[in-house]
Amino acid sequence: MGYDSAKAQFSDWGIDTDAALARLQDISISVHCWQGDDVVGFETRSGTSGGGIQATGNHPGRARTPDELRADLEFAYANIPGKHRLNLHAMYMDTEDRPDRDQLDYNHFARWVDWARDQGLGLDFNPTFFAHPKADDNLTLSHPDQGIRDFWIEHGRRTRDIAARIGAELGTPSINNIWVPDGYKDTPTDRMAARTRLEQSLDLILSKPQDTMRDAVESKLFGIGVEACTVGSHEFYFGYAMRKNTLLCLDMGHFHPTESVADKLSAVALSLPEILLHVSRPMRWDSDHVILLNDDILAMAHELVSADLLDRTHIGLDFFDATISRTAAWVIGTRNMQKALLQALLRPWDRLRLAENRLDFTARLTLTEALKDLPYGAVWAEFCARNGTKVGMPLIQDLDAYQASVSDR
Ligand code: RNT
Ligand code: ZN
Repeated sequence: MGYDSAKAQFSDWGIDTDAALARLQDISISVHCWQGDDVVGFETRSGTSGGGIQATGNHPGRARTPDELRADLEFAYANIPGKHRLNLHAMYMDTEDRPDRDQLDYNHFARWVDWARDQGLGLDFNPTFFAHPKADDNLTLSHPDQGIRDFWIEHGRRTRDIAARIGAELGTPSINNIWVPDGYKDTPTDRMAARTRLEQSLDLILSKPQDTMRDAVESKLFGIGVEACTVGSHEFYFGYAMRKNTLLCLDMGHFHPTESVADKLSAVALSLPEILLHVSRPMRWDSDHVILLNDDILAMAHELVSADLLDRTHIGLDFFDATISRTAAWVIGTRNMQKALLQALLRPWDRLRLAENRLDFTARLTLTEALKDLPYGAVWAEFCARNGTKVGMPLIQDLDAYQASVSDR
């Protein structure tokens, strides 16, 4: 079906497809650098990711250098309609120096910023509190040893300075998201002490006022090796973000598998001005599978649109699958987030609200099910065409060709 006929069909429902496409054009997604290399990073001193997160698989083509990662990202962005951002982690420094995490400064990331400026990308940032000998106990900012805490506090402070400089250089604030792996494999005796130490460390990291960056904190339920207690739990960070005026990062893999993260958005948004998302797909655990256009993602998009949260939610992605083409994973996952947003923007919200407020749940159900038959694919294809990106077989051919070109790495 062509766009004009799809447009007419949506119009029958009172939905303006051009307005939806214009809105979608404005939504920037922060694409995570770590899908490109299985969360390995470019430090010569670090090993595998650790901290309870793990990329599994051995597909050929992993980016081994900043130049390879940037080339892969350029290919991915060229196949994702719209203008987006890159989410960089501190372990992705681009330098001939060998700075430890407490020695990092802006210069170690200047090449990334020059490239981002060239590409027209905003940059977000993250301190890296894992994959380091001083994180081997799965304790960093909450470690009982003051020396270890001080090392990580210095790392956190430096990343805020780096993020602030990045934000100033690129003219768009950089979100610096703090996630620590801290927790205990078995039942701890003193959770309060660990959480108090985490809070004090965070306070020290965040004490310097900054204006070209924003702070976010990311909670988690459990990780491999920290099954009994995660120090930075949801309640911990929700309260912290409210009291300290930071963004709260909600990662879709960081809750009980039957919890709906979509349901949390409106609840959290009543208490916090801004939210950061790590859109991900947990399978049995925080497995970080590539996001599909599935019910969970659609529900997230629906909430963002229906609760009018798009202007105060920063959409970041967090998945890493090393069993498939890493560039295809980026392209497919990011486009799925956009497709979900498009479906949400193509919904007759007034009609649905009216039925709900009348307690006419039959009409609401009839509507939501009938809407599933509308030709979203044709509107998406139009969006891609307007942005000079492909769909269907031509897209698959390009993804395959690029993968073949990197598979001898
Ligand atoms: C880990 C968190 C965190 C990481 C990245 C690499 O469980 O989700 O966001 O995935 O920082
Ligand atoms: Zn995350």
